[in-house]
Formats: sequence, structure tokens, C-alpha cells
Amino acid sequence: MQEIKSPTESLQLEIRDEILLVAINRPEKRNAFNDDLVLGIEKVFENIPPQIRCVVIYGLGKHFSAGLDLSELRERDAVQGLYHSRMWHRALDKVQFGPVPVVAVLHGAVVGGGLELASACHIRVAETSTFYALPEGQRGIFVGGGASVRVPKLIGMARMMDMMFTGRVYKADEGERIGLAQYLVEEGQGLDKGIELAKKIASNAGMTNYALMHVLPKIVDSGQNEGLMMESLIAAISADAPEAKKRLTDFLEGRAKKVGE
Ligand code: 1HE
Repeated sequence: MQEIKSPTESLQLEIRDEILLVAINRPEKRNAFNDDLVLGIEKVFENIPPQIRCVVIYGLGKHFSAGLDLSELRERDAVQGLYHSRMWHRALDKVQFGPVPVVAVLHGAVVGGGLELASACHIRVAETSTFYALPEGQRGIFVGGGASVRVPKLIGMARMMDMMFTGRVYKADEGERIGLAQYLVEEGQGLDKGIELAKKIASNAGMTNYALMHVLPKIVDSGQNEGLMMESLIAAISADAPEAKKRLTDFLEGRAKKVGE
């Protein structure tokens, strides 16, 4: 275990081999995101140490995050509001399109901006206490941290509309069923599961992870012709990397694991 310096007291960082653990540390405010915390996330993801191959992010205390710190919201005018939302977009783009994949480990509240952060990550593991909501509808505001783009990609537009129109709360098992999380684990097991997944991700060829993070989302957002061409280009580039050639040779000569091993 190796400590690294955090840009804010509201985040705790720890390096374990090739994995960076990022803990949101504002439990007394249910890990609500004030500007300091959003900017802290941005700095952490701008400065991922070179040996790191995967990040696991989780919340300290009883919740992942209660979303936007509402005490900072009241005094903003429209122009400040626009810049504030764009600050969230910048920070969460660094999470989604940073140098390495990110696993979110969820428990308790994953609401508002907390769900926006979780949906910017690449894999979500939920403990049984997890619940998801977009209370912006009830607070009289709208999502501003990227949920309108990222959440429908996980669960579809109709479910997001329902969450905001009616204040619907999804429990952990429902969340896994509809695609808010890919893994559902017992309470207290999330971090272990997240680290186990991070180790697998870290063992992939770098170009595969790069293609999944940076090319797949562009393919999904594009038309079929452009998507298929991007797929061919990235497939050719990935297979040309020395690491890919070695892995293929290892398989053909019986040294690699079979599927599922
Ligand atoms: C907060 C916040 C917050 C808690 N901003 N201070 N998010 C919400 O609308 C969710 C609001 N929070 C809640 O519904 C509940 O706090 C929870 C269900 C998440 C947790 O309940 P509980 O009983 O564990 O905690 P609590 O007693 O409600 O809160 C403890 C303290 O945290 C309390 O402060 P205290 O000084 O009285 O001790 C709360 O005021 C404080 N707290 N949540 C500020 N969100 C980029 S746009 C994104 C837009 C959004 O995210 S909108 C959704 C906002």
C-alpha cells in the first residue's frame, strides 16, 4: 500500500500495486459534492500516476453520494449556473475519458450528482444497500452533471424520465436488473469485488482498454457506416500491437487461459 497526496481533504487516495483507490470523504454531508470536491475529482483524474492501470472509486460512510451540495446552489445566477454545470462536465469527462478505466463501488444513496459520477465510470458494482434517484425533479431543477447524456445510455430515456417526473427510487436489485450496475454484491463486499474486477481490467492489453474507453463510445454515438469503419481501424491497430501478437501466440501455443478460466 502506498499513500499519495490528495488535492482535497474530501478525497482519500491510496495506491495498491497498479490500482488507485479513490475514496470520497465527506461522510458528514453524505458525500455531497461541493465545488472543492468536483475540482478535486478533476485534479485526481488529470494526474493519474503512470503505473496505475485502473481506478476504483467509492464513498466513505453510509452512502456513495447525496449528489450536488444543495447549500451552494441557492445563490447562483444563470451565468454562474452554466459555468458550474460545465465544471461538472469537465471533471466527469476526465473520469470517463481519462487514461485508465474506472470501477465505481456503490452503496447507500447514489443520487443526483452521485449517479452522474457513477454513470461516468466504466463498471458499477452495487452493494445491497444501494438506492438510485434523480431528485432534481423534486428540487425544481434539472440534472447538470451529464446525467441526461449518460444515464439514458444505461437504462433508456423512458426510465430516466420516470425517475425525474415521479421521484422513483430504484433499489439495488432493481438497479442491477435495469442496468444501473453490472454487479450486485452483499453489503461490505463491494470494495473487494471492485478491486477484483480492477485487477482483471489492469491485466488487459493497454490498447484493448484504450479502445473500450475512447473508441467504443464514439462508435455507439455515430452512424452505422462511420461506426463500422472506426471498428475496423481500431481492430487493426489493436491487433498490430506487440502485446496482442504475444497474447495470440501464447494462446495458440497453449500457454493462455481459456475463456472462463
Ligand atoms: C446535504 C446533502 C446535499 C445531505 N447537499 N447537504 N441531492 C439530494 O436531493 C439528496 C438530499 N439528501 C438526502 O435525501 C439525504 O441526505 C440522504 C437520503 C442522501 C441521506 O439521508 P441521511 O438520513 O443519511 O442523512 P441526512 O440527515 O439527511 O443528512 C446529513 C447531513 O448531510 C445534513 O447536514 P447537517 O448539517 O444537518 O448534519 C444534510 O443537510 C447534509 N446533506 N445531502 C447538502 N445533497 C450537477 S447537478 C446535480 C444535481 C443534484 O445532484 S440534485 C440532488 C441533490
